[in-house]
Amino acid sequence: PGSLVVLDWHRCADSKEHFSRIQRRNVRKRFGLLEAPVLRPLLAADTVSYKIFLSGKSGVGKTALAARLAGLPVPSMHHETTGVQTTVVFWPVKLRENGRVLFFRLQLWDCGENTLRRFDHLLPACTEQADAVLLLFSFTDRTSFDDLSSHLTRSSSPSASTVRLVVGTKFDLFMHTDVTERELREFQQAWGVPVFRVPGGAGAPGVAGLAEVAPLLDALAEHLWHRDVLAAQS
Ligand SMILES: Nc1nc2c(ncn2[C@@H]2O[C@H](COP(=O)(O)OP(=O)(O)OP(=O)(O)O)[C@@H](O)[C@H]2O)c(=O)[nH]1
Ligand SMILES: [Mg+2]
Repeated sequence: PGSLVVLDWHRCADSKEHFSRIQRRNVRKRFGLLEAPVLRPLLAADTVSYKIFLSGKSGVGKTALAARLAGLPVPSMHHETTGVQTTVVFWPVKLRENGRVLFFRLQLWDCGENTLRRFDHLLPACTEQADAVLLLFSFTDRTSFDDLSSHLTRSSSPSASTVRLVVGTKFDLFMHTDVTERELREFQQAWGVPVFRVPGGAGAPGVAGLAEVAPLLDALAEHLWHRDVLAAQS
C-alpha cells in the first residue's frame, strides 16, 4: 500500500469538480443512507461501498472521529453512544494506475462500547462483513492502548482479509500523553498494523476541513483498494 491512490488529490486542480459533489462552500454535504452525490454524466465515476467498524474503549473518541470524517460538528462532551450509529462518508479517490476516479462510500459503524458489552448480539452485527476496522486508542488513556491487542483479536475473527488500522486520538493533548513514540513503533512492528493519528484534535471546536481528514481517508481507501486488487488477482 502507498502507491495505488493519488494522495492529497483534493489539492489538485483536476479534483475540483468531484470534491464539489461532497461539499458546498467548504461545508460538507450530509448523506443519508440512501443518498449519494449527484454527478454530471461527463463526470461519471463508479462508487465502491465499504462497511467500516469503529472499535475502542468508551470515551476514546469513536463518535468524535465519525463526525470529524463526515465533516460534521464534533460534540465537545462525551455522551456515551447508546446502540449503533451509522454515518455515511463519500470520498473521491483518483487511481494512479489509470487516472480513474472512484467514489468511496464508507459506512462508519459506531457502537458505544458499554452498549456493546451489555448486548452480545451487537459485536457480531458490527463486525459481520466489515471491510475494515478502525481500532482507536487515546494518547491520554494508557488502558485504551493496552486494550488494543484484545480489540485486535476480537476483530480478527470475521475474516482475515479485513483491513485494520489503528488510530490514536487526543494527540493534541500531547502534554498528557501516556503512550510513547517508541511503544507505538514496537506495537506497529509486532502486529503489522499501521498506526495513524486522529485528524486535528477531534475535541477542537469547529468542523474538519478536507486537509485534516484526507490522510486518514486516503490511507483507508488505499488499503481497501489494495485488498480488493489482491482478491481480484487470486
Ligand atoms: N482534545 C481531543 N478530544 C477528543 C478527541 N477525540 C475525542 N475527544 C473528546 O473525547 C470525548 C469522548 O469522545 P466520544 O467520541 O464521545 O467517545 P466514544 O469513543 O464514542 O465513547 P462511547 O460512545 O462511550 O463508546 C468527547 O468529549 C470528545 O470531544 C481528540 O482527538 N482530541
Ligand atoms: Mg460514542
